[in-house]
Amino acid sequence: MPSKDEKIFVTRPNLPPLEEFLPYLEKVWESRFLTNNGPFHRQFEAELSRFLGVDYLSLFANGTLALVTALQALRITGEVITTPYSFVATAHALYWNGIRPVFVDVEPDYLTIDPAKIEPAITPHTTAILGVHVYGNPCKMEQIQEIADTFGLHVIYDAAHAFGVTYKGQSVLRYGDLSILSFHATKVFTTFEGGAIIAQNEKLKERIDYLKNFGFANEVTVIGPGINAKMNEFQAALGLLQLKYVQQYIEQRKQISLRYQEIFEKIPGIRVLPHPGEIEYNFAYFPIFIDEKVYGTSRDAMYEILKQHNIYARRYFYPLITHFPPYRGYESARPEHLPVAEKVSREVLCLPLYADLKPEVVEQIGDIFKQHAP
Ligand code: T4K
Repeated sequence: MPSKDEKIFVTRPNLPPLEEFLPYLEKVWESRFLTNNGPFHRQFEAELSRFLGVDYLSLFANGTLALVTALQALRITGEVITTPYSFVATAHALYWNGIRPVFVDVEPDYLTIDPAKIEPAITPHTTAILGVHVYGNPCKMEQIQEIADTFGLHVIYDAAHAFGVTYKGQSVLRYGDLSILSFHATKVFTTFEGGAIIAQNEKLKERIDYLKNFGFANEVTVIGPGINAKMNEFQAALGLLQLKYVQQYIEQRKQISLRYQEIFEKIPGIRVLPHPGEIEYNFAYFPIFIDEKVYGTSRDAMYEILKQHNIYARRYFYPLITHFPPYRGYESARPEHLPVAEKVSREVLCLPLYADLKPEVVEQIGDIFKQHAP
């Protein structure tokens, strides 16, 4: 049992031993290279690409700037078809680019954008599909690509949750035109803040690298209205060290997830997401879905009950993006068009999950839910 005053949050970042990081800091102090494609940045970019099994990766200051820049890199305009069931940054990246989001519902099993809903939403203004591998569940990438090819659309994946996830033995980051990652403190792999864009060709990576550095191609040439979205040397150095440990973090997360699964599968009225064998997961989140009519207690009541035990679960993703003021006025944001997303966002609760979460806390959480079971 956690001590009476110990707060258990939905996540807790994993960090390497501090003494292992100090030599990296000494090097930064010696070299005085703090940012702008310094030595650690170059090394991290190469090693991370190898680790993830991708060829054209550009590091970023955070995932949101990566997404904003990805849309710029592909010169996306007009309308983009996307999901309401994500962190609000997904839609904000469109907004910051002056793009109109067109929301379509998610499919019920994995909660990623429903391919069957995409085609009817295409108009002459549609230029791209922006899917989210929510909780690390890959979108239906083959079906989405087929639609995109038929209608001449770009495909961008918000893979903020999908670090290291593979589908049929290959990184999910190899699908679509571009994917973005987040290395925020709350993610499986963290560099404090951080992110990346993964492209499928060298030319596009080059454009992305210019755009994240104000558009500079060289000292005197600016190729377009770039931004400052560069990862710094501190983040890159930490990333290098984190690569040594991330596989172990994922394995620990897996063990915790398996135990949660065992507990919650047996509780009537609570659903956990399926994990098909063709996907190698990163166990980024452990969402459960509470059907109040069967379970007898509402999701919000359980959220409060857990808090009384100092357990701070989170309702990712509630409210839906389409309920927030910048987006709720769109026709596509109306709840009647998004029945699956509306339902799951009322039912979802993400339980604490991080590599060193104590097994007794997992049992305690399970016991709290069993006590309220029908
Ligand atoms: N696309 C998707 C699909 C995303 O989920 C996100 C980010 C993005 C794009 C954008 O990527 P970034 O620009 O962030 O790289 C968090 C994160 O801030 C956000 O990165 C993440 N998604 C989102 C799902 O969750 P909050 O507001 O829930 O975070 P916060 O500060 O409440 O943290 C949750 C808990 O984690 C805290 O209660 C305690 C613990 N925590 C948090 C931090 C920051 C720590 O123990 N240490 C920490 O340093 O948004």
